Amino acid sequence: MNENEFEPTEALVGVIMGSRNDWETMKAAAEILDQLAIPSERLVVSAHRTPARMVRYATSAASRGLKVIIAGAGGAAHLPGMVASETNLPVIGVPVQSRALQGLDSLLSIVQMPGGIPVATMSIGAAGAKNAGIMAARILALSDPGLAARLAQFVEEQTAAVLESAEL
Ligand code: RP5
Repeated sequence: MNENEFEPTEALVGVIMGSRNDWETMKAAAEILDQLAIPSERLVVSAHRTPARMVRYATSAASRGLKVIIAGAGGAAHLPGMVASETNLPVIGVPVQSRALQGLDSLLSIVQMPGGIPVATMSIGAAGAKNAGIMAARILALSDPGLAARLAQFVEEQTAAVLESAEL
């Protein structure tokens, strides 16, 4: 791969994951971003299998135009932390459920960062991925009134849907 591997982008959020097999989980983040009309890109970037690509992605992310990175990984889930060490953008980590330890390994690998390099760690699995999308939206909404309105409407609709089915 060459130095132009990652071009300038219209995407505001980068959704990256350690393996194509993580997409089943990470698509929950991408779906929320789509729903809120937030442009995003989705890529496999592996801390262990493509470490040089990971560094190129992280170090070019801000200058390419990205504002937030959502990084999902399972097992020895070093991707979010390593990306956070190579960029000053906010990084949201999603622990993907692993086969051997059901994602507890992923969670602990992501959440136990040394002081100085933060990763905003979500819960394990699809709920965490969904919340990562919403967290990215909340960050972006701080400087985007249109998005803030869409986000408020999303929450209102979610509340209404629960109230509609509240009586059993
Ligand atoms: C991690 O290892 C990935 O994030 C994935 O969750 C896990 C297993 O990867 P595969 O062997 O399924 O590609 O790097």
